[in-house]
Amino acid sequence: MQRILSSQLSAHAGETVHVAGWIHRRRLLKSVAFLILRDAAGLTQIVVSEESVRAQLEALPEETAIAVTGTVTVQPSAPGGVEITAPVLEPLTDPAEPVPFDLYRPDLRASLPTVLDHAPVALRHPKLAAVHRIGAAAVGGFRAALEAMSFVEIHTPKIVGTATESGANVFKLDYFGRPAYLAQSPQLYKQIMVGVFERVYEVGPVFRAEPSDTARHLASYTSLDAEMGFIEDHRDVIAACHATVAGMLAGIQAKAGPALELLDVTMPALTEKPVVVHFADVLEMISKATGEDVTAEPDLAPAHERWIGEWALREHGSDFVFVEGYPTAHRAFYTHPDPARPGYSRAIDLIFRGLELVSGGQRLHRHADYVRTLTERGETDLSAYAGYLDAMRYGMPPHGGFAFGLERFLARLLDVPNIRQVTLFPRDLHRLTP
Ligand code: AMO
Repeated sequence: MQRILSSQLSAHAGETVHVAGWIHRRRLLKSVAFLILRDAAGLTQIVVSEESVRAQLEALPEETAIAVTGTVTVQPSAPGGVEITAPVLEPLTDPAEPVPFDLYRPDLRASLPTVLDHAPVALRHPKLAAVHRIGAAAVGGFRAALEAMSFVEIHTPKIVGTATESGANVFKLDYFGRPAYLAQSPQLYKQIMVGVFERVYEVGPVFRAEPSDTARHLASYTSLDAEMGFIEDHRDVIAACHATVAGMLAGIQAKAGPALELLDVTMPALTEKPVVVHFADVLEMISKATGEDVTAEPDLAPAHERWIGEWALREHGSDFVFVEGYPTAHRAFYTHPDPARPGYSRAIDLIFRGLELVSGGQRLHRHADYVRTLTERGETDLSAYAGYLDAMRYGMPPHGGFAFGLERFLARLLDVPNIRQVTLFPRDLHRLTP
């Protein structure tokens, strides 16, 4: 008999069906026993009245994988309005070992380190699984939004010869006797590919040897990247990024409704037009509001990001705010300066509920500008950039792009304080397993 999922049961009332999943919970009452079965689609209540089946169930701990054949019976108090009666149980493997926490409780009662240590089983908790369903839907929305704007998906190397974001937090490795690095970002490759497809995007892991232990940094995270050619300036990048955020939120709503409900998520407010504020104006506003002169700051500190996040919500009803014009000296070498404001650039960040979610902007596109900038920044040997500089040599149009950190997006969306709570198998200073 073909297996059906819990979500399909109500269409089979009165029929004999075959289901399979994990024993989520057993409730062994005096006169009757209940087996709550969990599958990918949800929970099914199975009523065990027969003595021999009950004895069998008593020997099968929670989390054992099991198949059940029985009759679908209408039961308004059961999940989905139906239950399975007169079941025949067929364990699909050995009885599960005792689980370190009760997965059937509405919330996992365990500390974050314990949850992470036991991630292979903790992730089965419906609320933890829901986080990653939302993540999958967000990535689906990211892809759909960019495909609709004619971006082409690419897959670039993760073992690379040059650091792209900064030399400090790059993982070095031995590559057949030569030094190499784990990619910090697909930055250089996505720019090169603008010369091929005009518009490209990538979803993939990137690596940062973050030396400090913070609630918002991982040593490996999922970067959602896009890059586009023939732009006027960074405002075109902002428009594409804003449309992509809208696509991600729409993707989540379309594909992850039950997960949003389970986690009681308040969907963020996204205004029709992006809210954009200049870096210098952010510091001016903060100085005015707090009485502390921060106008000479070279970057936004986390407290400044929180401030501007609150401002955007208060003044514009938006959970998102783009900051443009970061000082050129504090951004990566590929950053395009703002010709109208010396010292400032066409770099952007998108702040989501007070946390930097996206970086991006317009890039340099002239070969000579790259040679000059890299040299000014102390690069003595440009041979490591040869392929990249070639792309600039052969007619690269004005271009720009952006990158989201998926885990940061989920952390703010779900309002959790630590990024590790929304990361499948976090990698950080202290954690390499599981
Ligand atoms: P940046 O280094 O700012 O820019 O990274 C882009 C976004 O990635 C996320 N992020 C992180 N998430 C978790 N752990 C980390 N250690 C971490 N570091 C960054 C943030 C951040 O906004 N090449 C540029 C992007 C571009 O210009 O297109 C870049 O990588 O959400």
